[in-house]
Amino acid sequence: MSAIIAQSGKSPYYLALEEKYGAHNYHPLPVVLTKGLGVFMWDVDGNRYFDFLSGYSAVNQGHCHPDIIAALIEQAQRLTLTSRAFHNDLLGEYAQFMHDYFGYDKVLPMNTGVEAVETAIKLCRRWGYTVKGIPENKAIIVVCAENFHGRTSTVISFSSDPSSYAKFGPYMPGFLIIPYNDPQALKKALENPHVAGFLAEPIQGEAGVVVPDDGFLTKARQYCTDANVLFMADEIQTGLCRTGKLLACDHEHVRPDILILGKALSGGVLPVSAVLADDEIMLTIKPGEHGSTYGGNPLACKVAITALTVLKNEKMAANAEAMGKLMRQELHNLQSPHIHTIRGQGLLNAIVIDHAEKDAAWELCLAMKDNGLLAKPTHGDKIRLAPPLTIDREQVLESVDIIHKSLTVLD
Ligand code: IF1
Repeated sequence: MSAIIAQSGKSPYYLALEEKYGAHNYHPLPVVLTKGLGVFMWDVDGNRYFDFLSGYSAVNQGHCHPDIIAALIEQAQRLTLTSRAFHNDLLGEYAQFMHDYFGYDKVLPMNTGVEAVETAIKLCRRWGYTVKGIPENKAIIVVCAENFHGRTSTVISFSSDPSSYAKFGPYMPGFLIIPYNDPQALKKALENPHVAGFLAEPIQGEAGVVVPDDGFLTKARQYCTDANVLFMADEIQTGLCRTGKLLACDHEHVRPDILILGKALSGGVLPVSAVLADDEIMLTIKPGEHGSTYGGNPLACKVAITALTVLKNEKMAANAEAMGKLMRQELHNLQSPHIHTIRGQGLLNAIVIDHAEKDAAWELCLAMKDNGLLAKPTHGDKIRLAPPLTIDREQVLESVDIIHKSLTVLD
């Protein structure tokens, strides 16, 4: 069925251009989108879809949120980039806004999520040498198996997923991989005095929305404090109201030493990321020792202030909590023999498909597409279900109906 749709209408023209002139570094669902608003996107033939990926949690505020677009347009017609060689009238106000919003002394503005992760790694190592007193070039950062923190050569060096690291060596040294959600393994690893930091996702997104046991974050925080090790939370995907709180760490009232943000920091309109830390850590990097052409540009500052304001004013964390609970309950009520597990927090959820066919999750995503809902499998049998945080009760119920109808493709 989906093959027929992919061969009809205007889509084939666009698919052919990408195939011929674009790198083949993705395997997208066969759908060509041209418009987005709120929880919906429309393809080039006018078909409407619920977006259950939200740009991998970059579009928490909904597609083309009017306030964010207005801020983008207004600033784009005024001043977009000064570089950090000069000051401008937005970076200082943005930095103060971030201080007041998240409660850290300072922010280091970057662009993509992985740039923020790389920045956190450099800050952590620098703090390790200049404050903790680790011998030069001996710093170790502990990470978790099945992590996903981005795709630069350093970050894939500590991936446990061959599709991320294979044949991209040689790899950056200085990382130790321990099992996720294993406080005792962490405690043991932190006995090494050369450990400078522990980097983890509060919920592992790409691994298939793996939620750790209650108390894991609390123990990680305590063990890092006891060992004088920086706890670095990668909240690029879990942060900004996605899991039902401002930050996923807030579920356990845990305060990371280094907070890493991205994606929805701009509401999906341009790449904006940030690293937040207190002065003891942040001021270990001196002028001229780190930066980026676009980092902290006025356009990004204006958009990010608006994107964060929208999250708060529209109470998106509370809605994510309520709608996530409703979605998981409704999915459970389907009692589908094809759904092995339903898991998640807030509106970061996933279903694990139980089917003899290895492509079952992909086939289900194709069927959901044909029925008006876009989602994509991760790691084979898991399908992430993460709509924009503006979704309402009726839309959740309609979406679950689509999933229910589509599941028959697996019968
Ligand atoms: C792709 C995955 C998700 C992230 C966390 C850092 C980054 C990401 C927790 C880096 C980015 C994106 C990357 C994108 C697809 C998507 C993804 F499937 F790759 F793993 F969400 F789970 N930390 N995740 O999730 O941020 O540099 O991309 O801005 O690479 O295909 P980025």
